[in-house]
Amino acid sequence: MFNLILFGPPGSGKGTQSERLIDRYNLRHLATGNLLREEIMRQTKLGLEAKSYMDKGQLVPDAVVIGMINSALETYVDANGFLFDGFPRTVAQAEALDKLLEGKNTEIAAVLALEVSEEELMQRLLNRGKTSGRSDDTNEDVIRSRIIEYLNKTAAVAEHYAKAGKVVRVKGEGSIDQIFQSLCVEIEDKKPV
Ligand code: B4P
Repeated sequence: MFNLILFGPPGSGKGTQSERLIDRYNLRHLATGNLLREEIMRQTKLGLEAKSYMDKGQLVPDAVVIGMINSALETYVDANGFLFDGFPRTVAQAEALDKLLEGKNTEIAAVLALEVSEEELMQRLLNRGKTSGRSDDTNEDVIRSRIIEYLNKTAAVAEHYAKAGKVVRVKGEGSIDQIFQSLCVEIEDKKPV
């Protein structure tokens, strides 16, 4: 199995680039943001709980997202590999993921970290908010809270994987095509021959 984490602050292009990467490398896309929004749409108990955090720009509790990833890994047993998008977002989530993958005799091959300035993040998310219908993209204060959550809780995930030499930093500004090409160059370098 070949497993990647696409990492970066909110609005850095994780969702955008994931769509292309899963096609190019035949990976199963696991995006916790999308999974949570599906739960909200279906108005499940989990979705209603998650919404109360997401609307404030806060991270959803670890146990909820780890449980979701665990069941996804159980569902897609035949996958070639996984592309984790927006997960892990805390060190506790990263440790849980490492254990789950170890139980399947596999691991993370690389963490691709997209780097984008705060001004650009704010601009992109407010732009998306005009058309996406996402309540967490329309309010500047909520977006700022998401960026603060990222700095306080998520940035440390890169340090966790840097210890194992798995983090590759990629410039996340420029055209979507250019960024995709940079990601592919890094992935080719990490892929087993
Ligand atoms: P997510 O759904 O993961 O959303 P995101 O980080 O805001 O967006 P992403 O980074 O994928 O967006 P993209 O850049 O592609 O999370 C939403 C919420 O769910 C979180 O705040 C949290 O509450 C909760 N959550 C999710 N996972 C969790 C976890 N593991 N633990 C706890 N809570 C969790 O797109 C942004 C915009 O930029 C788009 O409009 C796009 O078109 C544009 N764009 C992309 N690339 C561009 C480029 N190169 N140039 C110009 N614009 C670009």
